[in-house]
Amino acid sequence: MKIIFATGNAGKMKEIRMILSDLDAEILSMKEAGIEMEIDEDGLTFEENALIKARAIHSCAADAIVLADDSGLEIDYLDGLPGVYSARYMGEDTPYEVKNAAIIRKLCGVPDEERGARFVSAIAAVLPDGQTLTTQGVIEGIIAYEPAGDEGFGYDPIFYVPDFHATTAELTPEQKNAVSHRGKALRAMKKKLIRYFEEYEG
Ligand code: ITT
Repeated sequence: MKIIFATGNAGKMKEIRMILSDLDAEILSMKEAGIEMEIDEDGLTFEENALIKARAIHSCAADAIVLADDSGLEIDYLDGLPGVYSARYMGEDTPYEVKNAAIIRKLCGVPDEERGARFVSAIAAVLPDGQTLTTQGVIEGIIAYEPAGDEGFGYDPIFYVPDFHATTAELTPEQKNAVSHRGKALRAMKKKLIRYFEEYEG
């Protein structure tokens, strides 16, 4: 079984490889599969965008299973922003130190109970027969008062998980994958894929 993951984000790809490591499958990034493509992520939801990415890559690799993740950080105090715009928020090329510092400034003086936020991940699969599957995972937290930690990527240094008394950038990759939006959504997708192939082979 060959799986191509439709992402150009190296941080995501590292997590995905760990989470899918127990699957009896060859996992290739887009780059490893020799596919280079600009994809217009113009969907209004995480699920729509994940399907857009997976379908775009499936059009170049119809014999593989194509998976895609669309994810982001929803901040209650900012009415759900950056949400589906998480990668593009304040400019795609703006360093995350700058974006994270700006978010913390926007929430200056805001108490814990109004700092609620969640990471959301939608995973889409396009199977060789064209059938699609989707799953979603969420992790709840609050926006930290200052960035902390060097693990992970993106908004991890400002996403504080009260149960761990730490940001997701302070967790080990194993700890993060065990509780994260992406870990939950990918494990649910693994179950769906296994069920699909049992039916397919049976
Ligand atoms: P691909 O579309 O190529 O997969 P991308 O980075 O553009 O890469 P998205 O459009 O799904 O991916 O945007 C997700 C953004 O949300 C990502 O760039 C981060 O800023 C943020 N994000 C998602 N999951 C995260 C996580 O686990 N930790 C930190 N930030 C995360």
